[in-house]
Amino acid sequence: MVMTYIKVLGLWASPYSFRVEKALKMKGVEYESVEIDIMNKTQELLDSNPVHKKVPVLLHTGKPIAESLVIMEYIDQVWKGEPLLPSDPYERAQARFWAKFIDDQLTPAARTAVMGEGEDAKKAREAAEKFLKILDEEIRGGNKLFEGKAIGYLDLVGLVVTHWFPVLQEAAGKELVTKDDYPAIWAWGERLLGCPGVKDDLPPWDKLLPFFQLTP
Ligand SMILES: N[C@@H](CCC(=O)N[C@@H](CS)C(=O)NCC(=O)O)C(=O)O
Repeated sequence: MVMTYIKVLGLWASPYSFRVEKALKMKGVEYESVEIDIMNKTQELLDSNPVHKKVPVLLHTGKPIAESLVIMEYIDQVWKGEPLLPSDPYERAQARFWAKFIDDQLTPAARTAVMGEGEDAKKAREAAEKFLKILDEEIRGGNKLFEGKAIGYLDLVGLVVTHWFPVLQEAAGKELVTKDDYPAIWAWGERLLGCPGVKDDLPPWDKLLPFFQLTP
């Protein structure tokens, strides 16, 4: 039996899987993509990510790496070609800072704000609005990490906000990220869509919408 050299256990609708697969494509790495049904997880997923039991997982010659931010850094270190993170240490730290902010603070709050109910959703909305404002002001302030000229690590993370959030809010019938309230975030999203290969690779809105209507 030939062991696949590079494999991604992922889910087509996941922003976390998307960023990892896109990072591999940007590096020109060939890999096998294994679609996981997260309602019926395979033993391979449970064995390779026993702590979180989530996708994506990258298997490199059988060795598993979990958590999309960690995987992207690994990809950037292992495969040369177009860098994902800036080479300057300070800019690199800033990219990590904003990626963490988006994943650890903004995304959970936004998800509960649109998909949750009652008091939890109300509190989460207040938090999400505060975080969105912080991000919008940072972009508006001219931080060049958000220029979106050549897509990198932070841009791949940002797609959860600019592409997935609008679908989620449409699925839930609740507005959160609007062009009027957060014009700089919106404009960042438009710049990202203009980067080569992004628009064509992203899971389209008309496929994501029914998925999130069924799978909150
Ligand atoms: N922090 C993780 C988040 C991954 C994640 O939330 N994956 C979801 C799919 S979008 C999942 O596997 N959910 C299954 C579950 O929670 O049981 C990462 O960055 O990789």
